[in-house]
Amino acid sequence: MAYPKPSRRSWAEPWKIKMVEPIRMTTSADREKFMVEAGYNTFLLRSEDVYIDLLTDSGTNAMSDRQWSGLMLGDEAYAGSRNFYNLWEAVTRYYGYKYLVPTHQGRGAEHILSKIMIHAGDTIPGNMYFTTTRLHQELAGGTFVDVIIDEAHDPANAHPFKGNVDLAKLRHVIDEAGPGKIPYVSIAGTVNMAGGQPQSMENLRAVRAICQPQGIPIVLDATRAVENAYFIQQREPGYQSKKVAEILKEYCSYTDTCTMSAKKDALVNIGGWLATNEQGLFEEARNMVVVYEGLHTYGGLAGRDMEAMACGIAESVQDDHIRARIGQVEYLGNHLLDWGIPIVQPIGGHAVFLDAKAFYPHIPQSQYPAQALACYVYIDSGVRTMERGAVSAGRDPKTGEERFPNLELVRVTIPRRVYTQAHMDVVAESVLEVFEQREQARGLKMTYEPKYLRFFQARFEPA
Ligand code: P71
Repeated sequence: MAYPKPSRRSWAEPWKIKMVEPIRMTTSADREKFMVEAGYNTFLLRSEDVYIDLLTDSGTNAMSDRQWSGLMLGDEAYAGSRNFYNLWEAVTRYYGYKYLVPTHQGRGAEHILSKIMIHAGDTIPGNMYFTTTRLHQELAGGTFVDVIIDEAHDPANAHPFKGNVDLAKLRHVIDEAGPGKIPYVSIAGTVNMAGGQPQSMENLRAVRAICQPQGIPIVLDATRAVENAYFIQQREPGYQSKKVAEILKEYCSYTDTCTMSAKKDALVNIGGWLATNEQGLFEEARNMVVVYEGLHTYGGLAGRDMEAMACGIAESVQDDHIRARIGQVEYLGNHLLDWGIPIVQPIGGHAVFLDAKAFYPHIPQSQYPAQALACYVYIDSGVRTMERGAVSAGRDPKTGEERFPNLELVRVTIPRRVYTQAHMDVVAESVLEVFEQREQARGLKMTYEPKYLRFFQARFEPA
């Protein structure tokens, strides 16, 4: 047989499909109409009008048969549910924190943490903002200051750890504000808004060395920390023979507290938590959760949700799982790179980010090129993506001016265990088509702007 021998051995997903959910194809004429009705905002589309939904990897994951069985083991007691203790055990075993307060999702934990730890006039340094995280910091009277390395703001820079903190910037912020005005340093791994970019272990250790002597705690946004651990395994000297689970635990050990949106790494459709090693914070959080979320042994979740999360955490740290998960994102990203399409490099953990400024140099940022690009991709193929640029960045709460970030991106986000390689091919071809039509593209103007997290509900029309 004269088949050429492949240059490498392929990998395949470490699962097979047991149940399928049909998806609907639409015509481009349909989609143009849907886009107008949705005010040129992909958040306002109906899911049934979407063919391949790459809006987010949040809560859109496919659960395993074990997780679904876990749903049947829900102990729906108001207080002291068995599933709460299973979840607590899983968080302690895999993330290492001593105490757990469940919340309905990540922002529930951010809300409680910010209310407890931040006082008016405080400064919170962090490795790039996240929308909900920063908003809760601001609502509590704090000001977020970005101390990520400069490379993170340059989409073409191939630094392997673009999530790293610039230690000189961090020291400067601490000196300026005074350690007493810094309730904690806010660390995320991977960094969503930078393009799903990881932080190295060495960098987190260095941040720890700066903070600890001054009594400044580190709060980790652990939403995609398993993906961060995988990148450390792949890229950081000394970690190649360690398991992702081991790396995750070491990474968390340099932090005091974490907030978590379990809708990402932990492979569930809803859930989150606040976990900490600090007994005082735990007691306050456990008390406050009853005001905003629910009793401290369910935090706004059903018992079955906590069981699915406990099981999802254990699955999420398996090397086979995470290699295939990030491998699929890399497959899509490499396709686009081969065709010369401008994306954020290196390819991120949860998504491929299209560089809208490079697509559309003729559209000024005040006409939201990334928002427009997300619309063109949807109209072309029914693939739904998300703007991560000026619309997401919103306005400065002090001046009311719009913020125009360096990164004007469209996030093509891959849910875990949901789509196949063939779906990725369709997505890549659609992005190529839109790239080839780039010169005809037009910008947008905002016709409706909500006060908080405007990107969710803003409406637009062609400029
Ligand atoms: C994502 C989301 C969901 C989302 C949130 C806001 C705007 C658009 C989409 C949520 C995160 C996250 C990080 C790093 C905290 C949250 C909030 N991401 N930290 O990427 O990525 O968690 O959604 O469970 O409340 O699509 P929550």
